Parts: sequence; C-alpha cells; structure tokens
Amino acid sequence: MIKRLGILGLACFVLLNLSGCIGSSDKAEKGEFKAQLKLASLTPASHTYNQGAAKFADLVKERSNGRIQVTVYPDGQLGKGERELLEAVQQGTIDVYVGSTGPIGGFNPDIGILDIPFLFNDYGHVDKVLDGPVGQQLLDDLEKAQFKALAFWENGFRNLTNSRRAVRVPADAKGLKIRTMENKMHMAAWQAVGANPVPMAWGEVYMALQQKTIDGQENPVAVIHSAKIYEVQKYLSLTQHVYSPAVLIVSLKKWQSMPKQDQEMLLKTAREVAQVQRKLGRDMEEKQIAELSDKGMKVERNIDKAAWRRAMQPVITQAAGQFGKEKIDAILGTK
Ligand code: EAX
Repeated sequence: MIKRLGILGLACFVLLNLSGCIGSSDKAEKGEFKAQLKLASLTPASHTYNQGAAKFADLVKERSNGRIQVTVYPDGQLGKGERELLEAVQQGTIDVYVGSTGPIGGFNPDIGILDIPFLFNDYGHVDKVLDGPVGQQLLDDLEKAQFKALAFWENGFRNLTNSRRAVRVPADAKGLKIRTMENKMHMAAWQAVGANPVPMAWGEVYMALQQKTIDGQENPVAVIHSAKIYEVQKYLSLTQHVYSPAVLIVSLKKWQSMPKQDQEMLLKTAREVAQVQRKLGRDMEEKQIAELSDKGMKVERNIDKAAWRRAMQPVITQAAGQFGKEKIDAILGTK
C-alpha cells in the first residue's frame, strides 16, 4: 500500500513539474531556480565598479548555493557607452549594468535631479540622500524604464582634465572642447561656463583626447586613474563640480522571472556591496591624486568652488523649474 502511495506521489510531482505548475517561487523553495547573469560596465577591471561587481558575484553565488552565477564584463567589452549598455539591458542582451546615472535621464527624466551641479556638499550628504527616501524613490521610478535598480553605488565627484592649460577659475575653461556624458544638464553646465561641450560615449574618449579632437573631459579621480587618462591629459582641476552616482541595475524582465527569496537576497547583497564599493573609491582618492601627479599631471587644488557654482547657476536655476524647488530643497535640506 505504502509503495503504491509513494509511486502515486512521485507521479503527481513529475506531472506537476512537467505542466510547469511548480512556479518560480516553488522552485526557489526547492532551490531549483538557476540563472547565468551577464554584468557589464565600461571601466577597467581595477576600477571600483568592477571590484564591487566581483564581490557582488561572489556573494550571490555563495548565497544561492551556486544557482545564480554573475559573470562580470568590464572595460566596455559589451558596449562602448553607458547609454548603449542600458539599451542592451532593456533589450535583454545584458542582464545587469553597473555604471553612472549620467545617461539614465534619457530613459527616465526623474533621476536627472542628481545631475545638478554642486547639489551635494560632501560624501556624508550623498549617503544620507541616496540611502534615504529620496534615493529609494528615484530607484523605484526606474521601473518605468524597465530597469530594476537595486542600489546606488558610486562614481564620485567629477573633476575637469584638459591638455591645453591650467584651469582654476571658470574663465580659464572658456573655449575648451570638453567631452561630457550624453546628459543635457552636464552639457548646459559647461556651456554656461563658456566651454564647448562634446557629448560622447566613454569608449571613444581616450582616443579623442589622444588625437586632440577634444581638449578635455571630466570624471571622478577613480575613473581618470583607472582609465590612464593621465597619458593623454596634462592638467587636472579638482573642481568637484557635480556628484556622479552609479547604480546597479537588473533588467526588470529578468528580475520578475526570479523567485521572491532570490530577489530579496540580490537586493540585500547589492545594498551591502554599495557601502563597500563607495568606501573603496573614497579611501583611494588622495593616493590616486598623488599617483596622477607622479605620472606628470599638474594638479590644481586651489579651486574657487563658489565661482564655479556662480558660473553654473543658470543650470541650477533651470533645474528648479524642471524638477520643482521642493524636491531640490528636500535634497539640499537633508542633514
Ligand atoms: O561611469 O561616461 C562617463 O564619463 C562615466 O563617468 C564613466 O563611464 C564611468
């Protein structure tokens, strides 16, 4: 009798499984859900995005008992620009993106509020905003663009480099051809300063600087250092004119195929690694600036930030109209 019940039970299980009646959540409970995720970034393997991504991949593999494997493709292996990578995530050819929020405004305008020059006072202010309700709302809003944004990681405060001259005050940048991200607010900020913004995919920038088709670019120290920008740029001005968040994004379609318990594990892991990844860049910043100087860059530290903020004020004023003064004040007022 028991033997007959056993066979009957097994038959039912096989039938249910074959009919797909055991959904993804049941599969997770039974630890059957499996996924191979392709994670793409533009920066070199040594950059903090990919150090964070490697940690994320290890933890996800461990916490899923090997069911979910994340393979990291750094250095633009899967695409030359971040907009291109994001489009690939929407199309499902890339599963996970880690990169700046710069081009994301083109997919969902809300996050563009973070591109306002001189919005953040310091890293402490950044963490309070991005890890608080304002940041969470911006991450949630990205579902409208088919992105499941798990956590804010960090690109950093952006600084100007150029090959022509020392730049201390905004007038020194007048007429320089400065590569910007494909981001209207960044372009407007450099226009306001009197420079000529040239939007360009990151993968094309090093050669454009080498061939002098552009004079300069702006990026955080960790990007300037890891991409060896010192080989093609002489001057570094520590303007810190805008804070550049990064974000870890999973394709929403892929996310929705996952069992709830795996989603929760990925979310928890992304948030944990966010703190580690941000600290990596912050702890290395001064050492990397010293190394850039050793590599021959002329580092300008004596930057009058109030003058730069005044020069970029038209963009800051315009942003209040675009995003609403109360939303901006909520960020400025976060202590
Ligand atoms: O995300 O395109 C850029 O300038 C970005 O800051 C860079 O790719 C790192």
